[in-house]
Amino acid sequence: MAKIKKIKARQIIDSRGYPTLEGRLWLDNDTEVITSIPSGSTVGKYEAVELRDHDPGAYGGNGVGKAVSFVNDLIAPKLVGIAPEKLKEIDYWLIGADGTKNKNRLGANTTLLISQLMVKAGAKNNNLPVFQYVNALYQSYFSQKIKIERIPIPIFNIINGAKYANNDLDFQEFQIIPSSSLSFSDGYKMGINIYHQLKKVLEYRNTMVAVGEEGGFAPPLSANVDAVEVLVEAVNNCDFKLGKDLFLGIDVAASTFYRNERYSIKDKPQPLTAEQLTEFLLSWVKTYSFLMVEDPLDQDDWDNWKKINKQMKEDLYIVGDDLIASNKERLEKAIKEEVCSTVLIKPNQTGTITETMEIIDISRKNNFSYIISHRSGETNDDFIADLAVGVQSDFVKFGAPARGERVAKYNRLLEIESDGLINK
Ligand code: 2PG
Ligand code: MG
Repeated sequence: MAKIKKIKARQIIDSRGYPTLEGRLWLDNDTEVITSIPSGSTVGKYEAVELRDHDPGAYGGNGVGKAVSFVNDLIAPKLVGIAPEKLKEIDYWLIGADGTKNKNRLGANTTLLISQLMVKAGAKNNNLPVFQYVNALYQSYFSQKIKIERIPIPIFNIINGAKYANNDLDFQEFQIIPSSSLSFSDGYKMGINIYHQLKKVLEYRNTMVAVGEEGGFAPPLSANVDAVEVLVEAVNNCDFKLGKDLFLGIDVAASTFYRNERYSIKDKPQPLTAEQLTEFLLSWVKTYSFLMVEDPLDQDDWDNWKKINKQMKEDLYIVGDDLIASNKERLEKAIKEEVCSTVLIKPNQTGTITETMEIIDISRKNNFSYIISHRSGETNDDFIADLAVGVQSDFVKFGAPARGERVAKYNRLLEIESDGLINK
């Protein structure tokens, strides 16, 4: 088996125009792999941190020059001659070298770059598509076989609000989710039809059709319920049936509008208590066909999360994103205290693929659902599509079915489906 010959990192620019890391790895048989790292806009308090230069004179302090030199000068020379199959040993070596709880020293962007390069190079060395190699790695680490039998269900974020859009919407993502009875390609096609129909609905209303950070439309609507209404109109115009062909989802991202123990949203004149926001969301769930609610409450509001989960869990996936931040201890706490049913997993919130797989292992052992997710700042790397298929996540969240960095991932899922490599 070939060994690592060289690793080289450089700074590139992500989908939001901010610097990020790209890395290349050459094996000693001269094959080569490449990967790059995403970055979030609504960064949870509890996620691993990315290393930025904080030099106000360059890219507003967002440069990743330090991370580039950590890879090129410190880490890469030590990995020459090592087999990329030693992912776990390499990840734990990086975790030890960093020595902090949240990758504060090396940066989660630095460590994840190395980790992803190992997975891609290991797959190449073993002549396997990345998703099959991920699947084999998981089995060897956790002695548990995951049968690859389906493409995860996509969650399309087709209206962007809050930080992604600079419009008046408080909620961050308004999503459509195809029924599990559809193949991935049919669900993708439906998502695209509705996306285009939504554009027509917005044009008809004389509303702007510019898009936000994740490729969904960012209309200047004045209340959150208006976003749901235009979504429903677009679905109906396409002759799809909500509750049968597809469902709605929402990322409330409630931490972004939580102040002084109250939640302020445009739909209500006064700031809401947690109970009132829960009631408001419950009324939506009853009126529209919602399947999923992400971060309905603030990331530290555990007691009220518990209540909302109790009230909604029979019919809905209650998803912890900012709440759990792909953090092992917080996931264990969420499971034990029954505050939600599903974890959103973003590899750069942990900083290594080994730790990402540990999160998946905990979820599987506890019958907790899991979603593999992009970040709002993305590159054209499709690695997370393979990761999701390899670990058979329940859903994937890669943004709208539009814009290059989003469809790179969905198109990879299409390719895996059409290659016939899964037993559907
Ligand atoms: C989220 C994510 C991805 P960010 O809140 O779910 O959609 O956003 O990458 O900005 O943290
Ligand atoms: Mg979220």
